[in-house]
Amino acid sequence: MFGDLIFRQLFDAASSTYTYLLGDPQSRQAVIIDTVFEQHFRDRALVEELELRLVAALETHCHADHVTGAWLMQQATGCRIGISKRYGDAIQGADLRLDHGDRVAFGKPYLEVRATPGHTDGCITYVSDDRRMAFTGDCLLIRGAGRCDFQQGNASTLYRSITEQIFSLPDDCLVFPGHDYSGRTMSSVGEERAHNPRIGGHADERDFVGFMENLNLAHPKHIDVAVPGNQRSGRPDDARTPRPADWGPVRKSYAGLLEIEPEWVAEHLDEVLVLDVRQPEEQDERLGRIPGAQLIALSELRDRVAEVGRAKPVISVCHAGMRSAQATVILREAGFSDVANLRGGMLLWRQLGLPVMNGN
Ligand SMILES: N[C@@H](CCC(=O)N[C@@H](CS)C(=O)NCC(=O)O)C(=O)O
Ligand SMILES: [Fe+2]
Repeated sequence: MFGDLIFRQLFDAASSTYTYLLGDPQSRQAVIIDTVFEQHFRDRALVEELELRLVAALETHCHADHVTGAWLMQQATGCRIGISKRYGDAIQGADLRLDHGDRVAFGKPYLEVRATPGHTDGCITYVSDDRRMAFTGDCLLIRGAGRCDFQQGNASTLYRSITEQIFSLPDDCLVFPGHDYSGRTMSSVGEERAHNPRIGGHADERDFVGFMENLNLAHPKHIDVAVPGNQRSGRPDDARTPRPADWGPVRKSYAGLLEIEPEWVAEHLDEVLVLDVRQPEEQDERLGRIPGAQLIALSELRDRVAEVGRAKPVISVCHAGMRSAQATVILREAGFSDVANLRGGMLLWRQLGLPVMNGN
């Protein structure tokens, strides 16, 4: 269905926004469309875990309902930030100003840029090179279309964008929108042309404009923060990048777990509390234990959590790093904020030649 591409659709529940990751399995180059600031660690972990190299964080438009994660992605990966050139000086920080007909390549595959204004004057749709996928942003939604009542929106313009630029794509071209408020994930050009209640069937421009002018929607809740934030490409006022933890180089995995590298822990053993959650019999096996580690088996951790010191960040460890990941969940539920799982467990610790007691 997705040709030879690596493809992931991600969802931000707070703003009902879809983010799309597209990667080339050969070159490992990738682009990400419409990131959300608050989902940065999730998106970044997925890019890393799929071993992709991000070339661009692309916007379909300047959003009114959430702040983009593009600047954070650029800080983390060095990728470019792409948005329509039609916004001109209103947008700072973007270094890929896209025009109708441009191509954004990631390895051999590319996305074709189509200008589809109407929801805002700088809305663009990204079409895959085989024309099997269109990322329509808020131009065409599933059984809907983006509102036209702010940010230079214009319903007549949107009518032309949808009919000329989207409905001219093949019927089986899949439509991936910028949002869906009812849990629908994708549609197709043929399906929307037939069934879209705003512009499908025999609707003409008057029908569409009449519909759109009477939507009577409340303004997005966060418009006053979102638009200025997006005009800075998502760069916060103080240009500070949030981190998963301020006490050490903690990484948040796509699974949502906090983990830390063994080398850092070995160098900072006196600043942390190492909590070994293996069964007692395992702790005496040949892998040995980390000097100074407190021993509480995972099966007992909930009952004995009061024994765990709260003065220092807690690093949990087990044989391979799976059970200790669950220990971080239990600790966080018990109110420990500074916790991380030791990546790779005792197996990796030993493999790296880091210090142990009682090992052989
Ligand atoms: N309730 C949402 C606003 C939703 C909204 O206005 N979405 C825009 C896209 S940014 C839209 O075009 N919606 C069309 C519709 O809901 O029919 C919020 O407060 O953020
Ligand atoms: Fe929008």
